[in-house]
Amino acid sequence: MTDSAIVAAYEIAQARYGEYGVDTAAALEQLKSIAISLQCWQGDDVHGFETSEASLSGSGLHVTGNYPGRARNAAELRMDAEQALALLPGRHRFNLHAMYGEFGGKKVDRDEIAAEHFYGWRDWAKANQLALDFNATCFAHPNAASGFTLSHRKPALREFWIEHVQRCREISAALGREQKSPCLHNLWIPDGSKDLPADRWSPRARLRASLDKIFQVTHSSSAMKDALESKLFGIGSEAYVVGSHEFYLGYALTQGKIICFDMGHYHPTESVADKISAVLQFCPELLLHLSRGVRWDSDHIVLLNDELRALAEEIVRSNALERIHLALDFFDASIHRVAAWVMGARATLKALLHALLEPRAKLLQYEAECDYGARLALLEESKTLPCGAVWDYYCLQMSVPVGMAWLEEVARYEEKVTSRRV
Ligand code: RNT
Ligand code: ZN
Repeated sequence: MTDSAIVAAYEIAQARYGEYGVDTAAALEQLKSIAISLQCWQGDDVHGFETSEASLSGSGLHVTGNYPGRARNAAELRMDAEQALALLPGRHRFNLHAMYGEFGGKKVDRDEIAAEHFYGWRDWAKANQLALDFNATCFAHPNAASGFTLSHRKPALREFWIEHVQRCREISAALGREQKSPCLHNLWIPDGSKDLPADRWSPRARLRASLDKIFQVTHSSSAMKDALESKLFGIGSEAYVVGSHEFYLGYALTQGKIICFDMGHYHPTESVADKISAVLQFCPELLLHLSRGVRWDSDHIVLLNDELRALAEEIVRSNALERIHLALDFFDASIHRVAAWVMGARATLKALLHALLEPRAKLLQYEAECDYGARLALLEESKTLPCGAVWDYYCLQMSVPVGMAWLEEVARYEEKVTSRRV
């Protein structure tokens, strides 16, 4: 498609949306201000850069696929991330995990990491005008092999993980101060058991005590913020997860922490979208992990499906764009990893655009008039309004590839760079 054809299609779309009282230019202005945090772990299948052979076993996380060209070190991962970011309209963020520190070939255990191990990331982020987010890595480590970390029955092991998380929060604060944007620290732990526990109470009581200890150290919210992520079940924690939804929701709401909803961490028919307007009545902010659950897996690449669309709609309808942090969380090693990043991020942006283009005033009017037939009809009609033409125009305006052209860029990058990694 030529540039002028893209513009012509946009102008028709603009007029079409205008008929429903929707301002496409205003929607694009809003879209421009939304940042998505790209997960570093999609680039290397959650390996990280520690010297020890970190294995995901016991973590409940499982990456499938062996597409060639995985990033093997920080330089490669940064290069791949830059390529992905270059194919996304807008300015985004980058989400680190503690196991991605640069340790100079030395063994630095999780309870020894410090900000200096992330200076390489800090400098890279600065050069690329990116802000960083951070995650403690409470898995892929011998001290997590039992499947328990912060709720472990042994005090010494709990102490190890408490120290790790405290250090991660300090690193987050250091990064946040420098980048002049709060670094969001998310805590997810794998703790749970494969089969029926006889005692569900004690691990939760221990987790609560560990969290209390961790959060005794406070950091300025202009430097870092704390989020807590629950899960329904994992591989090897099918019968019991210590950090369940109710556990963390209770903790976050009573202790002033941010709750993280991962789209793949709920019952398949449960709507994460519906939780937004419920929980935001009681807390200022939310973190959303954008993911796609497929049967037993919670980590497929997000696509523009009903769940993602509903989620974006609820964010926009709740007027909560400024209260919600969006972070991608999937890992797929069966296709090119840069393509996975780009697809997930572009799908998210498209969902947000679709939501921003909703004929909201008209829908609310029908609702106020109790004209539910008209409300339903317009909801249905709005699905096929020419959102794609507005999206194409946005990509053109933001100087990123329009349509499938991004895939050609990935193919070129693969040929030149990732296919040579052997
Ligand atoms: C795991 C959680 C968590 C991880 C990352 C790697 O089930 O979703 O967010 O995916 O920390
Ligand atoms: Zn997650």
